[in-house]
Amino acid sequence: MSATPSPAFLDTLADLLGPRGFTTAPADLAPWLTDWRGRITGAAAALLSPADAAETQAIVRLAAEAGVPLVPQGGNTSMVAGATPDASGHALIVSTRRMRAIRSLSPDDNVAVAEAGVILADLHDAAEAQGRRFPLSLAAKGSATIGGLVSTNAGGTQVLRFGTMRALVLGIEAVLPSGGLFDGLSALRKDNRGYDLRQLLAGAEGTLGIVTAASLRLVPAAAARSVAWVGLDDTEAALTLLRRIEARLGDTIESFEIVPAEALRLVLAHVHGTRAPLAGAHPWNLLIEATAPEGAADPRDALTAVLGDAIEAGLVQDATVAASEAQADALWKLRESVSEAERVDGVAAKHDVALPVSAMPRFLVAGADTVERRFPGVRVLAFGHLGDGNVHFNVRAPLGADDRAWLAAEGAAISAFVHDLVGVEGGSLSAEHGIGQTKLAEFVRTASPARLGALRAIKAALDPAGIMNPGKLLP
Ligand code: FAD
Ligand code: 2HG
Ligand code: ZN
Repeated sequence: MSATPSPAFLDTLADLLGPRGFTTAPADLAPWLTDWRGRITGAAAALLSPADAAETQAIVRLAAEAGVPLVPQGGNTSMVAGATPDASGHALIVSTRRMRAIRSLSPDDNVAVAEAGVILADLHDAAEAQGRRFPLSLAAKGSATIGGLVSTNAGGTQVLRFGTMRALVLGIEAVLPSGGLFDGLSALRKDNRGYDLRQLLAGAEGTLGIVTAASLRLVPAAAARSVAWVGLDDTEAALTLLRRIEARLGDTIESFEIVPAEALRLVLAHVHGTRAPLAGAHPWNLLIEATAPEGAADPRDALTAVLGDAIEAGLVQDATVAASEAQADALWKLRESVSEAERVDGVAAKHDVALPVSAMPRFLVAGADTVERRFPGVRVLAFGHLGDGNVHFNVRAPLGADDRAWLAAEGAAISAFVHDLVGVEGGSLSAEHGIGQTKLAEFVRTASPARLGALRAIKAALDPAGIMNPGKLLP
């Protein structure tokens, strides 16, 4: 049972953190109480913004003693309401907004040490200024933070080549629920001192501690990149195309994203400054990016040649390869705006599913058909990271329905149905967004007792008082 923070307890924190680090003013708290998709609004007793790891330790020690729950928060872009407090008003939000230093960036080691509150786009810029690249990107890069990305083991649009956040985290500094500091920042490439706490904290969704900094792997800046937009009729052809591109371009291919016609239509209708990329509309679209380091051949010619062959063979119907950086950015804007356009358009039962890559093309069509037959009128909008076998299989309300009432009445049954379809194929109900609050019931329903038991045992061992982000990931 969590405790309501007493006035004396809040006074102690106010003294400790000062006016920049402590507020209870409703107007200061309001923006941080609702999740990005606007589904869940919680309440909090205060918003704490520690300046560094030492202040974070002090907060955690006091909270552990008093049994007050803490909700770590970065950019609040979670797709599963992971950083949104519950409605009790007992919790304190611990924002990393004041921990924004890039402590070091070493081109020789290919390592950056960034504090938890560093915004992803700022890390991209800092790496680029040193001829390096942090190879993880997603549409929320202007708000999402390193602490949030680590804690969700975020994916994004370059997983095909570089893996998820876990593959890029070399070290972590974190305050554990005891208040102790896990000082695991040293970016050793090899370290076998028992259980890997760094990897345990990555993807823990703030339930095992507060990440205060991370050492992150950098790669050489890309000297050339080539971005293509492809229109096609058939999802199976997309997979054939991916394998052909890999055969021709090797692992220089970084992104292989799928966007259905309806998602492109929503983007063009709702997002300012977007234009149709091809002359006609196609049932499916692909965004493909390949890059090359200094001295290697520009991937543009090879990509253009594979796409030309694919059109001639009837595998895909149309394609354009960006002729400039501005055109490449415009194509990326179409892909990255899908969530925003979908949000403007209305509510959706959102799913973030993974299957073996080879199974996803069929699932995109057959799964959508099965769901639309079982729930007449609903509209599946599935898009995302086809090259990773991960799509966002979102289900929108029937046209003309009262969106929110429909979601409240039907959302749970639809999600259970979708997750069961995915489960039958050996897939996952959370590919990259995590469990948070919105996937919790479904995770508990579908996870094996062995998996849940192990997760619970880890949680109980590290956070016996249950103060770290309660109600997320585990019941
Ligand atoms: P928050 O939303 O603030 O928090 C996320 C979780 O991490 C919460 O459980 C929170 O408690 C915890 N947390 C935050 N900071 C810390 C910390 N310092 N220590 C411990 N726990 C912490 N995700 C993808 O994986 N791939 C995508 O392609 C993708 N695209 C997106 C596109 C849009 C438009 C949006 C809005 C979101 C997208 N997301 C995507 C989801 C989201 O951006 C990621 O989950 C991101 O990692 C969250 O970062 P954040 O700083 O906003 O974290
Ligand atoms: C993306 O890939 C994000 O664009 C968001 O993961 C997915 O809105 C979504 O469902
Ligand atoms: Zn995604």
